[in-house]
Amino acid sequence: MIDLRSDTVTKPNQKMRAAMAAAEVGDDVYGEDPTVNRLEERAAEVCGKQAALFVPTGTMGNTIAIKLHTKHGEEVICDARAHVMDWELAMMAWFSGCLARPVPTLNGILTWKQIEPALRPKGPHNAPTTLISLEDTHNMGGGTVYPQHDMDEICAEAHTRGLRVHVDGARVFNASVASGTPVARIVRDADTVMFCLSKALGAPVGSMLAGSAEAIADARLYRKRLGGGMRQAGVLAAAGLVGLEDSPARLAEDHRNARLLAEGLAELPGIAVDAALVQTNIVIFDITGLGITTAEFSKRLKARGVLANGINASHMRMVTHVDVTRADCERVVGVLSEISENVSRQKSRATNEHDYTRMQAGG
Ligand code: TLP
Repeated sequence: MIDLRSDTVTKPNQKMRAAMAAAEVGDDVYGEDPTVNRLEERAAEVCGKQAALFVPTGTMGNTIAIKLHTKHGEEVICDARAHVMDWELAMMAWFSGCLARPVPTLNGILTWKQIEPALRPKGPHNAPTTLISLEDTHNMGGGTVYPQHDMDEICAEAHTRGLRVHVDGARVFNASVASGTPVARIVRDADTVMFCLSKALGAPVGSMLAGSAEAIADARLYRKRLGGGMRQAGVLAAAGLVGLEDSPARLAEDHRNARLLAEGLAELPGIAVDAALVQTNIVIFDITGLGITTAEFSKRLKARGVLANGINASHMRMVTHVDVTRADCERVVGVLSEISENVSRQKSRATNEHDYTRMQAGG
């Protein structure tokens, strides 16, 4: 099976497994796990922040970040397809008592011009805005990368107004490689950033939340409250450290493979995708023209050894990662073309039969 459902599906490599087996551990709730401590120091350094916290998932990292920056009854501005809004079980409402104020965008990238009209001042009728949450790269926007000037402007304008900015950087290393900008520079002005070890970086488990020493000290308490105090977590952190050090250097390959898929898809009848918009490791394409659902499309792919999911009834997503080679992607292009040709042939046969029946009936 060639698994393009997500970059979350990667399996730890031999170096990670060896590091896990050899990891020095201690009780992390007492702050005594040397491997977790090393990972947290390294993550803080890479993000250019004072401190970082190892959390089990990206969802927990985002949940804690939103809690850190808000009080109950406030609003959080995010793009309308943000992961924090659509894919995290309304955690914003559940844990922080906040309302998401979604702003529609073309590819998931917000600008200050779009954010400003959505701000809500404190008043007799408004829940005030206190936080802006940005996603870089933007998953459902198709792996899009924040232009640096937009992120800088959003942070500057937000801070002038006493608002905070969180970056859901689950795939911020992809953004860094695609833009040639160090992660620390990308998130320089953001208050917190979450990134995932378990996605493009290839580790089996874990995400990091980075920010000021004060914010991360509070985050540690929220993590415990959420049940995320993980004790001898050094066995997991060890794999994360390998991913953090080794994986960014190979991400360009995933981006080239995604581009190859997108260029192949762009040639196929019934499929709409703009290959030029594919900047990182995510390809989202519209199959409306084929006249079959994404569930049916996934089924046909699976029957030919390829796994990929729909993100809704009309759009499919494919994500490249370390466990998918260029040759795999070339094979996927062949499979895609076979499916689209079969569907087109079935459609034209159905149309011909319909015309013939109508002709016979004198229609
Ligand atoms: N994304 C997953 C699914 O939940 C959609 C995926 O397969 O892409 N932020 C962003 C931008 C994400 O894409 C994800 C996971 C998360 C946060 C949450 O991370 P986890 O799965 O570790 O909770």
